[in-house]
Amino acid sequence: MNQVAEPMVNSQNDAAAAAQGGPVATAMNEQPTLPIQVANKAALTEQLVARSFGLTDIGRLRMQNEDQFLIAQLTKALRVQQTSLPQPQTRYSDEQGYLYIVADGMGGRQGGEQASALAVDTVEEFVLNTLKWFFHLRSEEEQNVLAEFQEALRQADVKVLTEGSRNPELKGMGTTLTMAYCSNSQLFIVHVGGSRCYLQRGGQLYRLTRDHTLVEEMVRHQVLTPEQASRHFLRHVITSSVGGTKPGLEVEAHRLALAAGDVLLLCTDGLTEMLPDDVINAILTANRDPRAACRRLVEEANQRVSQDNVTVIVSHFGTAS
Ligand SMILES: [Mn+2]
Repeated sequence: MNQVAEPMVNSQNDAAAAAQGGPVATAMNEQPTLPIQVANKAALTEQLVARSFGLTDIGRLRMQNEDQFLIAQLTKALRVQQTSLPQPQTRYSDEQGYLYIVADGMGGRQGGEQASALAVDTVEEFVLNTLKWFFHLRSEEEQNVLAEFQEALRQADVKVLTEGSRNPELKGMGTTLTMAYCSNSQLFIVHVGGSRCYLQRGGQLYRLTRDHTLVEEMVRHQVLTPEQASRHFLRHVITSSVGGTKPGLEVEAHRLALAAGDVLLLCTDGLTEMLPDDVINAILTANRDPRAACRRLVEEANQRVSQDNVTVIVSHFGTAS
C-alpha cells in the first residue's frame, strides 16, 4: 500500500543509513562506506550461480494484488539454423546474468496493478535491448550499467504517466520499483519508492536501500524516531515513484561485489510492515532453500494479519562448481 507525496529531495545520506545498521552498498559517485569491500579483480570475474524463488500473495485483507515481481536469467544463445555437424541446436554461454524486480503499484481499482505491470514490462524490454552491457563488464562499463538502469526507470516513469493520462480511471497511477541485476559477481541495484532490497552475509542482514517515504525523511531530519516512524499514519506516503502524479523521479543506485554464500532479498512493504529485520534474518537463516524461505516469510506476514499484498524474492549465490 502506497500513496504518493509531493516529490522531496532524496538526499543519499550515509549517516542516516549507517544509523539503521550500516549501509553495505556503494552509491553512485559515493565512497564505499562498508563491510562489503570491492574484491580483487579475479574475484570480480568469478561466476556465481544463483538459486532463486519469488512469491506474491494478496494478504489477508485486500481485494486485489497490485504487487508484481520478476526473476529472469540472461544468457547469450547461439541458435543453429543448419549444420553438417552433430551438435545441439542451441548453445548457451556459461556466463549468466540474473535480474530481479519487485514493484508495488498504487492508484485504486485497476490502476495499481497496471502501473506495476507496465513498469516491470518496460524495464524488462529495456534490459533485453541493452544486452551489450551484460557480459565481461569492464570497470568503465560498470558505471554505465547503473546509468542505463536509471534510464530504464525513467522510461518506465514516462510510460506509466502517459498511460495514466490517457485513461481517467488510471490517472495518477504509479508504482515503486526495486531492481537488482547480478553479472559475474557484481550486483547492481536501482530503486524508487518503499519496497526494499536486503543482503544477508555471514548471518547479518544488511538493508541496501532506503525507503523513499515521508516518514524516512522525517527520521533523517530527526523529526521522528525510527520507532515513531514505523507506526506513523503517514508511513505509506512515498516521496518518489514510477508514474504517480508528476513526471520525474529520484532513483537510488548502488553497486557492490557479491560473494558465495550471500543471500539477496527483494520485498515490498507488505513484508516489512509486518516483520522486523531480525525476524526476516532468522527466517532466511533457518530456511536455506529459497522456495522454503519465501513461503515462510509470506506465512509469517499473513499470520500477523498482513493488511497489504506481500511479495518476496530470495536468491542464494554460490560458486559454479
Ligand atoms: Mn505495499
